[in-house]
Amino acid sequence: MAGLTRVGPDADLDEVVEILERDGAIIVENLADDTTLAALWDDFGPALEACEYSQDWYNGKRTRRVSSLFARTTHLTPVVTHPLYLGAARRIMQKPVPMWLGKSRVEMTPTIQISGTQLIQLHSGQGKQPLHRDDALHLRRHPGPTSRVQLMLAMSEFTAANGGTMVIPGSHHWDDERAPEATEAIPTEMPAGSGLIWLGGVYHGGGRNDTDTPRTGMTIALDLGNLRQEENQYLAVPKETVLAYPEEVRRLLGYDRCPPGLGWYEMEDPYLALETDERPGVPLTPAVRV
Ligand SMILES: O=C(O)CCC(=O)C(=O)O
Repeated sequence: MAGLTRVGPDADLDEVVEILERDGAIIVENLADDTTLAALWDDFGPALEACEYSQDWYNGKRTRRVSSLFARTTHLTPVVTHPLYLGAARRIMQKPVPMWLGKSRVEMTPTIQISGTQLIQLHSGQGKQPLHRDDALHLRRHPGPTSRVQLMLAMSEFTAANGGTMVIPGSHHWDDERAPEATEAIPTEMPAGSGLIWLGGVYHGGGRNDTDTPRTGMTIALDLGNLRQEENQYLAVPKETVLAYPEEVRRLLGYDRCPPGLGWYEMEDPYLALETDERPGVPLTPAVRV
């Protein structure tokens, strides 16, 4: 395979989903505009500057990592709700599940949620990260239904020389016994503002940075809402910052109830707790039950 398939930011969602189901990965050009990218650099730059290198071989001893990203900026809405990222994640993961309640056959559609967030800055001399599947975090079996759709937004240019994410296209179809080989992985090459989207079952890893300039990426993982979040967003993001985001993002941050009934608060939709914070004194109102 010559390289990952690339599409523009206005590509057809059906086409993007088809490519993701086939290859497990795709590059969306111009996923974030210059204004968004500049705002993210303003908010994240100081944290990256102040950050020490990671301490272990897996996270990279020449790599700086910053987490709690939704606490550090209020400019992530256009990125996480991009129609091709969120749209593909919803189409791929939110599949109705049939079940019986007594004699009634019903279908429940899971929610999805923001799971992990990180800035990953590879510095000169950082070697290749071991190839891995991110859905291994949830001990998922392969091949199987996708439980994660992840984004790596290029905050600076990604090249083969500076550590552009290494991806093995199609590896989400492999079974659990097949080991990934470095020779099968291809580098993600994309300018700042473009995004790599990949499925949780795809083998990938940070590349080697042989250049003098750092490579900076920002990753957001969307997982099925019935799995534990990789990064605990309730601890990572203060409620005031959650309230600075629109309802769709607040729900993605976990203030949502996954049917048939995970994550409730006072036996209601946890989103109501945020509304109560916004309008103190307003009592919890009954949520529509599934
Ligand atoms: O930095 C990259 O390109 C990928 C990083 C990654 O896959 C990880 O840290 O799990």
